[in-house]
Amino acid sequence: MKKLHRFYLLVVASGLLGAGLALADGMDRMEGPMAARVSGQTQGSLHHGEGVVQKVDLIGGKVTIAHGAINSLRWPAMTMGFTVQDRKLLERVVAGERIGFDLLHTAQDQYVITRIMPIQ
Ligand SMILES: [Cu+2]
Repeated sequence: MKKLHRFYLLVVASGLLGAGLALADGMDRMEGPMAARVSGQTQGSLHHGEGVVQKVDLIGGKVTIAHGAINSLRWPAMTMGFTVQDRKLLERVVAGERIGFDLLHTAQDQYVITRIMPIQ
């Protein structure tokens, strides 16, 4: 029983490693279909980015982020301003903070941040 359990853990661990490698190796291939699938539900496509906050405009509901490449959008790393879906998303965000964010590319060709999470 103990032996079987250990074997199972090994299978799970190697499976996770394989998935991780596939993800790192095939970002473009994987994010295309994923974005298309999401688009059917949200009238747009959902993307994910990471970066460092440069400026927060709480009243205007805008945030400037120096973000890394976003492969699913074929965007290189850059610094740009984004509108947030809800100003409350910015209440705990400060300049200099490292964040992950979900970005909705709307059917009207707008880019709107729908979620912000701190990264340690
Ligand atoms: Cu950008």
